Amino acid sequence: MATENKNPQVAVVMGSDSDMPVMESCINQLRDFGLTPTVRVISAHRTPAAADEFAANAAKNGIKVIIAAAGMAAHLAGSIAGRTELPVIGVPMQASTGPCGLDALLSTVQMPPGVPVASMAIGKAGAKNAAIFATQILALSDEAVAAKLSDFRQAQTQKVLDKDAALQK
Ligand code: RP5
Repeated sequence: MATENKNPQVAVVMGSDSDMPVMESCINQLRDFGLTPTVRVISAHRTPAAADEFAANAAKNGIKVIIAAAGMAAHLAGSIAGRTELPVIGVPMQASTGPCGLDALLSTVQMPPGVPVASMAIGKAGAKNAAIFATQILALSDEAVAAKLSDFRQAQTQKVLDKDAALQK
C-alpha cells in the first residue's frame, strides 16, 4: 500500500498489513504533528527486492527519517539501515504467533556495531514513540515542527497535572 504524498519527510514501512492496526497509532501521531508520511508494506523476507529499492532510493526521494516495523525475525529495520545513511527507527511488532514480541525486539535492537537502528518498545507504545522520535529529529531543523512538538509535550504534561489536581478535590 502506498499513500500519495508530495513532500514526504518520514516513511513508515511495515513487514505486513497485519502490522497496520498497531502502526496506525504511529501514522496518526505523525499526522497530528502535521506530517504526512509515506506508508508502505514492504517485507525484508517476502519482498526483498522492494525493500532494497525503497532503502536505496529513500534519501533521493526526500525522506529524512525511516520508521520500520516488523514482527517475528524482524529484519526490516536492520536491512534498510544497511542500505541507507538515513536514521532508521525500528518498532518491534508482536505477531499473532511467537513470544510476545521479544523475538522482534531482539531482532530489531541487536544490530552489529556500525549500523544502528533506534529501537522503540514493542507494539503500540513503540509505534507512538517512533512517531515522536522521528518528529524530534525533524524538529532540529524545522521550527514549525519544533513548535508542534513543544505544544504536544506541554499538553501531555498538563493532562497529567489536571488528572492529579482532580484527584486532590
Ligand atoms: C513480519 O511477520 C510482519 O512484520 C508481521 O509482524 C509478521 C507476521 O506477518 P503475517 O504472517 O501476519 O503477514 O514479517
